Amino acid sequence: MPTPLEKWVHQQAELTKPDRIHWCDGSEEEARWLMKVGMEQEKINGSPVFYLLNQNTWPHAYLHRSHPTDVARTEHLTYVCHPDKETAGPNNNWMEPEKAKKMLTNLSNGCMRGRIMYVLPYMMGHPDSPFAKACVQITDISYVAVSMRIMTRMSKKVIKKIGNRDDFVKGLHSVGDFNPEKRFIMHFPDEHFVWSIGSGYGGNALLGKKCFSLRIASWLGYNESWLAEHMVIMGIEDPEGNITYVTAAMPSACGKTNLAMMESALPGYRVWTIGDDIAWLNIGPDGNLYAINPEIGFFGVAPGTSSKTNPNMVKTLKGQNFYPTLFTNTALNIQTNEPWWEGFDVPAGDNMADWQGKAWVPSSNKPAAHPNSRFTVSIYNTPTLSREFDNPKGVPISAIIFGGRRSKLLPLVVEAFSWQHGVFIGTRSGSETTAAADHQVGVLRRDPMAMLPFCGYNMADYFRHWLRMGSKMKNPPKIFSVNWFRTDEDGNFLWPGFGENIRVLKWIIDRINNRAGGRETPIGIVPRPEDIETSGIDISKEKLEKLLSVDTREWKDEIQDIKKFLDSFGRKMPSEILAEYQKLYNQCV
Ligand code: OXD
Ligand code: MN
Repeated sequence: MPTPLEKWVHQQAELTKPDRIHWCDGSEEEARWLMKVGMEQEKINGSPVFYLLNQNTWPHAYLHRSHPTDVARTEHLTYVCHPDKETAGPNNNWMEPEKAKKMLTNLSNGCMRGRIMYVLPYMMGHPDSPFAKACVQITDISYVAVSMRIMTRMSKKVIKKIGNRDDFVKGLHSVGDFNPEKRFIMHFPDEHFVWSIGSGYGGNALLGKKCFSLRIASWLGYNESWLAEHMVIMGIEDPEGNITYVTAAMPSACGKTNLAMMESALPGYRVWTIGDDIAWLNIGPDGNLYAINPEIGFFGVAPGTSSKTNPNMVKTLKGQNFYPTLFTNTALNIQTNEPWWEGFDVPAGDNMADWQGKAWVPSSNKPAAHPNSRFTVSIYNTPTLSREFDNPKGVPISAIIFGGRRSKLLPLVVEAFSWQHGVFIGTRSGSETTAAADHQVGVLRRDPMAMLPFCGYNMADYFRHWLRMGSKMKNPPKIFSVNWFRTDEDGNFLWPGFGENIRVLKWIIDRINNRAGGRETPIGIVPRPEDIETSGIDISKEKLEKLLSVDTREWKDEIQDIKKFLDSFGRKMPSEILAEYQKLYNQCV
């Protein structure tokens, strides 16, 4: 008798018609074979999937060049197919599930002809964790198989674990013919199923990541009383050796990965990394909130990464273990056969290929690496890896931080008055756009809890769920907001950022332990200049005052904009959030 898993794989093969099926076991030998297939057999646009890089300077590193139309997540082609539109909410594209499946069945018919179908059994979370989920993804490209092996705990043991169950998490992925017209990333939350076609890009194709661990997991969390969040998890060690665990949610281009593995500028303080992208938060038997990172790798943005901005990531990328390291759409120094990107430690060489493999002309003003070029690397390489990383229970969370990039208005750090007030801060958080993407620079985009592209159901219900979670905890974490990006009148950053951000984290952990002062303002508790540790840093009192100032007159426009945003969720918006809004309005207007 075939198991439900075998039956499911067989059905997908009947539809997609691969030349053969390979069940992956996650072994090192298999990884070597996959790299060989990618270098010698499979092609994208007529070129190999992988190129071997300089193994002396970049051990186990390979370059991957994607299809030129396939370089980022495609939110407009991403759908969450709940039975009704209201459940998906105004924050998601929606299609009726049967209609979506019919369309995808047509697009998938024979899409793996001439290709290998890889069956990837993997766990999100440590296999011994009560919060872990057993998953299987099918794909038809070695790049995705290898990437999933770096990012997840892939092993044939998962097949045993699934046994005769059919409630495992399913993902069906094919690159199709990379045609953007035939590209869709469809989620079926009630079936724990993701169906993705036409793209090999990480967020669209590594289905354990954004698709399952955020969109579908957020829906599971809503129904099962936990949270799946777009958050960093880190431990902050103080000079006495105590470690306080915090999570932080930030939209892209706010330095989330740099924060997760920060090299502290304050003597005696250290940051320990648990995750840089996804946190699953559960209430433990003691009534406290615990976090696990369901992943075991980083899929990070290369441009801007250097020994100055993130020395621990450079060490991670140059580290050695049996996981390969992939560089996707970076430039290549042809002389040295090394990857390169804008902002890296060394200048570009004289003979460079751009991210598409074409000769790069520096005077062309085009970047050599794609602005969204990425690395995929094992978290076990990182020198700052927390010793709790593999703890199946997770780590107890004392603070939740919401960040964003705001040139004005928002102080360096604010503590919420209560859980409810903190949730309101999360709902109104957002970030100004940067030049890294091709939209207007400096435009504010609200992105509640940094989850707008990843919440797999109606965000108004999600806010209600956050409020409910707070009332279920014995000691809910304190909630804070941070903003490293406030500028002076000339547009210069007021705060040095990077390793100096530890001073803000110190205030946060001191507040948790009742060791630091602050003043009450209409938007929350803000440190006074003397509450921030400034030994060893050259910052004027004037700058610090500006960084920590709250000017209610400046908040008038902001308040109007917040209201417009909250109203976009209609009548489902929880009254508690509207009450917090009203309090803010009364104090500032
Ligand atoms: C990511 C993202 O790739 O948030 O992590 O877009
Ligand atoms: Mn992310």
